[in-house]
Amino acid sequence: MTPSELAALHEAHASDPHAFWLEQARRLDWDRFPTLSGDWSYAADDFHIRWYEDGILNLSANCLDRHLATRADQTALIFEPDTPGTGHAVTYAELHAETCRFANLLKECGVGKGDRVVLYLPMIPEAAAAMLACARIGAVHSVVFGGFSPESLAGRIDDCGARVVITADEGLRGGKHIPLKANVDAACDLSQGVETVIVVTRTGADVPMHEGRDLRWEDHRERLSPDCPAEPMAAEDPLFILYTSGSTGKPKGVVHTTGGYAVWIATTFDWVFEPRGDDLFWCTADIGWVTGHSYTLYGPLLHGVPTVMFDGVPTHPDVSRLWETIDRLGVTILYTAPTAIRALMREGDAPVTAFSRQSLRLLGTVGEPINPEAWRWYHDVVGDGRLPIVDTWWQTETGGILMTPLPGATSMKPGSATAPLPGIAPLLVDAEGREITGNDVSGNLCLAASWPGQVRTVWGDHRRFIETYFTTYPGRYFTGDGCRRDADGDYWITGRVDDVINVSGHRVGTAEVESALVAHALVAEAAVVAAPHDLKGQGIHAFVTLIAGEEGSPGLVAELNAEVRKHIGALAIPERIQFAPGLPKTRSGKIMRRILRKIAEGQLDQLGDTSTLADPGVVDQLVRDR
Ligand code: 6R9
Repeated sequence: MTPSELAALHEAHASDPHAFWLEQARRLDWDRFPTLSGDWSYAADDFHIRWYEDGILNLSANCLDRHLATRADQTALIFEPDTPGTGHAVTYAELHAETCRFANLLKECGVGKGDRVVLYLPMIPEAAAAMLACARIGAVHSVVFGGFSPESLAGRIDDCGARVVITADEGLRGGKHIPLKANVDAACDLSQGVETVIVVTRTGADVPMHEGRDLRWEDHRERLSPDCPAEPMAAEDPLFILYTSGSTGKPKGVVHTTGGYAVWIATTFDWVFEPRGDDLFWCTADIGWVTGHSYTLYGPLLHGVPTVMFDGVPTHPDVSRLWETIDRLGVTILYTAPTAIRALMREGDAPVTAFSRQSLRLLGTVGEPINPEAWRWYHDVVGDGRLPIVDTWWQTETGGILMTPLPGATSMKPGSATAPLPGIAPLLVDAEGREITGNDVSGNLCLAASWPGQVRTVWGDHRRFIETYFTTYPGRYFTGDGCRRDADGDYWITGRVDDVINVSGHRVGTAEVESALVAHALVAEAAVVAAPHDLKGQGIHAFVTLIAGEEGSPGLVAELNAEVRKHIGALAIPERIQFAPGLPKTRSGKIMRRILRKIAEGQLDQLGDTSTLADPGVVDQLVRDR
């Protein structure tokens, strides 16, 4: 985008937001084009968020059917499995047919508009078809990342009331087999409502099938019709639920609706990646996360850009995997996470420079703040100093990208997401909620205005939705992120200021980890904080107090790790468990996390005033044991 094109967009939004937002909606095919754009208020007594409310459309038809006339036999997605060179391409016609078959099977299982379907799948083409099939018949998909434990899966199934689960026999990643079907079986034992489990064959492993409940996809596929009409959906009908961790309690089911989300993904994909006819887009994110929804699947498909579905890891079979794959497939845009970049940077330049990477024209990053060293390596080595980098800041709750430099229009700064996209209104506030104006300032990042891709509610708990995002700073959406606005007015996300830890770009709630730890019979109390980690960005540091008379040991650490793996998943296992005779508490019994954070960070000279603690002595002990 040129600077004047960007200026024109900002100007168009400023002068007539209604026309601006309707204009963005023209990127999609609607059964009925909306006359309304945004209708929202963050005010407590009149809270509502609606976009394009009188519009009618179907997202699956927008991703598939509208390409059939012009590019039916072109590649829609490339399946790139764990073992290089064993994948295949899927055309729009094939993906359309597969989606319709899945949709027809779901209908046979009694799934209709508004019903929830849980997906627990590897990154296989059937996962794309299953998501699109839900969208096609108006069912609400809720994808659960394959790294979550049966217990987490069951919690999500129960929370959204899904009666159908789609899974695979096993996953296969980094040479390791992941027992997806066995996990679903275990989840079904914990949860009441599952009536049907559809099992896709990935590895061919011999998995037990439960008579009357489990269906093998391959047993039905052939007989199912490759046609299924797309259900006309109201713009505000829910499209998907995605569970994400917050400061408190269990993960929340973030609800995105059809019209606004689709408009925002189509719009941001266009502005940020400027798709061209010869593109091959590779977003390495798993569909279990929002980035996988928005930019592995929906964004590229809406634009007719072939997308890579990567079912592997960047270090398998060796640390050249990404670069080898880029050359072999001819990838033009790579969109990945700082944690992957840091891990590969550690391996030196040779694994990168052994490959040409000449097909690349744009690099992107998402998921956590990127440190300037990693940014420079990405730019200088991976991009040969010739490629722009889009450092895109956004969240599960925002649906799509909200801040990023735009190649050609914004000058890049290593580590800065730079500036909001047109229509996005960031503001910084202090602890009391007063807006911080001017430049060269820091504060908590809020958004003053709604945008089409904004989360609409928390599934089953609208009160929690309003409390979580709109009450800390009344009248504003609070992101949970800290942020600096530099002397030029550019934004630098500094990381979460709430009790969310960003481990390798994955959101983990401290409260979830604490409740997993205290589930162990010997644990009296646990407090979990983030500590900086060279590769993961942040690691989890757990302070654990045992019941009287018990002592910590390596064996107990292993048991506690197992507890976290069982209740959440391996991704939440602490980097460090520190046994603590006591935790720093105020006289009213509140744990002083601020002090624990400083201890975990090793900033021992910044513990601050500890005199108000009930027992200041515990801090000295924690520092000694660190
Ligand atoms: C898309 C996604 C959201 C949190 C967000 C922030 C961090 C994401 C970032 C970034 C700095 C970036 N984050 N992108 N921080 N620069 N470019 O990651 O969604 O999993 O919900 O995480 O990730 O802290 O609040 P999600």
